[in-house]
Parts: sequence; structure tokens; C-alpha cells
Amino acid sequence: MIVRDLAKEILTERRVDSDGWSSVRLLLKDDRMGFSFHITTIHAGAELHMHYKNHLESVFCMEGTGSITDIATGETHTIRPGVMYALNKNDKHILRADAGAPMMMACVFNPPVTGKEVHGADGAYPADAALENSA
Ligand code: 9YT
Repeated sequence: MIVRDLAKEILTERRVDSDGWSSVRLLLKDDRMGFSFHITTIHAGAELHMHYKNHLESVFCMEGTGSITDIATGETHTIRPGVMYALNKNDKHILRADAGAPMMMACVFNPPVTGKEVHGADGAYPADAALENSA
């Protein structure tokens, strides 16, 4: 069994800070769960253009409000506590947190991220070559 405490892990290298967001990866690839699990904070007023071409992602909003735009359809959905979105088509999207308060999200990635990825200019994380080769 794996038990981890966000309050402790936030002080470790599991925490990653980037432009407009920070994230604590409570589960990563090397935990061998088949997915990674992240608690992600979207900074107040941030607008993030993302496209996880190599990962499926599901996100549940726990705190804060904002919106998500599906680039393929042009549709914008309100995000508030209790709302989940799943990028089941590797959907290119824009995620916004309203000004005034950050959004707190619980996120799952399949395949799991290793913790070493950085966003490319295209808003994606690269595919995990080691995982693909072993599949
Ligand atoms: C909400 C969202 O898009 N989370 C992405 C996860 C975060 N960028 C991370 O932990 O890499």
C-alpha cells in the first residue's frame, strides 16, 4: 500500500511550479499504478493552452471557478467544484481560472507521467519512450 500526505509531499521534488500552475504528483510512473495522480493548482487569473497529445487526462475541480474551452468545437464549459472533465480525445484545450482565487484540481494521467516531463511549445508532454518500448 502507498500512503502519501499532500502537506508533506508539497515540500519535496514531487511539487513542480510552472507558469500559471503548480502541481504535486502524489503518484508517478515508478509507483506502477498505470496512471499518475496529481493535485494541481491553477493560479488565479491564469489562462493555460494545453494539448496532451500523448496522455489521456481526467480532472476534478475541488475548489475555485473558471472555464475550459474545447478548441475542436469552440465550446466553453464552466468549471466549479464538483465538475469533472476528461480529455478522452487528447483534446486541445484552454483552461482558465477566474481572477481572485486559484482552482484546485485532482488530475489523473494515463499513461502515467514520470515527473521529468516539461511542456513542449505545443502544450504537450512527450510520450514516455521507455513505457512505449516495454509495452
Ligand atoms: C489541471 C491540469 O491541466 N493539470 C495538469 C497537470 C499538471 N500540469 C502536472 O502535474 O503536470
